[in-house]
Amino acid sequence: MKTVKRRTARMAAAALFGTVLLTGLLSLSCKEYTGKEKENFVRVKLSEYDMELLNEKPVGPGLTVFEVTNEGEKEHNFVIEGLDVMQRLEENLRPGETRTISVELKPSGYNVYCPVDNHRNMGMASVIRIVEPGGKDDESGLY
Ligand SMILES: [Cu+2]
Repeated sequence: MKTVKRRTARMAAAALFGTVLLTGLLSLSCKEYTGKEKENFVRVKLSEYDMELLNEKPVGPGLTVFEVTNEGEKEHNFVIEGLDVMQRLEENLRPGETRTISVELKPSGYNVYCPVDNHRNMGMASVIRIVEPGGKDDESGLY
């Protein structure tokens, strides 16, 4: 009886160790963007009917990662459009979902909006302006 208990405890410990190991591996492979990488990083929050863009640093030219979260109760999507760029999330985001989209941006203005139904006209739209660092209009960023 004693030995059985001990073996069960050992198996439980092994299972726990396995879980910890697996979690560690998963978190290594699913490296999240923290905004500290070289790329621009912009957090986008979608809701009915609003689009909020949050960036810690000015957005300069180059690769920009948009992390888009649907905080609303309906499906939404994210489009960025300007110059020769026209990109969107492959699928609509369901409530609570987050996905990232990476776009190469040049100094220019880009429209961002939700293409679902008429959400764009209902307020889910914004403009992002990319400027050269040190340029004459260096209050780069979003408005
Ligand atoms: Cu929408």
